[in-house]
Amino acid sequence: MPQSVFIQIGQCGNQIGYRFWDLALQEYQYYKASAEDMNSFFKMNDSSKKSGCYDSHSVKARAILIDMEEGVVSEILNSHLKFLFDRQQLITDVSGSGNNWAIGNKFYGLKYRNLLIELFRKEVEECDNLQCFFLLHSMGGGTGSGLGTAALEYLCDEFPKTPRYCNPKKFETKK
Ligand SMILES: Nc1nc2c(ncn2[C@@H]2O[C@H](COP(=O)(O)OP(=O)(O)O)[C@@H](O)[C@H]2O)c(=O)[nH]1
Ligand SMILES: [Mg+2]
Repeated sequence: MPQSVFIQIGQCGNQIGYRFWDLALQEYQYYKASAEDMNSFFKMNDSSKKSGCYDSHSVKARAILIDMEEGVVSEILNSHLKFLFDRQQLITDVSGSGNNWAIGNKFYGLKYRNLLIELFRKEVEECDNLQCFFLLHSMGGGTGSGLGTAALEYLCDEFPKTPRYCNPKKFETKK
């Protein structure tokens, strides 16, 4: 099954992301989904993949959490979903973007460019058939809008043709 990578940026992006993961997990539990079904949105460890059984400690969201303030991400990391997020796949800062697009885009965009690209690549390497990225952010504010558009630019540069990049043979056109 193809996989999706979620990039949640700023207060709004992380809050929407949090609700999404909560609902996705509830739904999978309700339908008693197999490890294979969960593979689209979640990373499973090898033993869960083999056995088809999983517990909360063997499941991680295919998500990167980014905010230039610590509040919302800390809340998520203290919530009942804290087990779901890989601590290596977070970027937080302390002073925020002050509702200023330029600070998010130009200042933090430049400061975190290399780290963002590294985390995108790391998450993509965990997919065997990447389908798409979900970029969750608000259009207002400073971090989601400013750093969100910078992240979109980096994604376009790094993964110009996403499906072809990940699995070239599968998407070759017939001659
Ligand atoms: N729908 C929705 N809007 C939100 C949420 N959190 C913040 N917003 C709105 O998003 C806009 C930008 O705010 P915010 O996301 O805090 O900015 P940022 O943290 O700098 O990216 C404001 O208009 C907020 O009212 C949320 O959880 N849901
Ligand atoms: Mg805010």
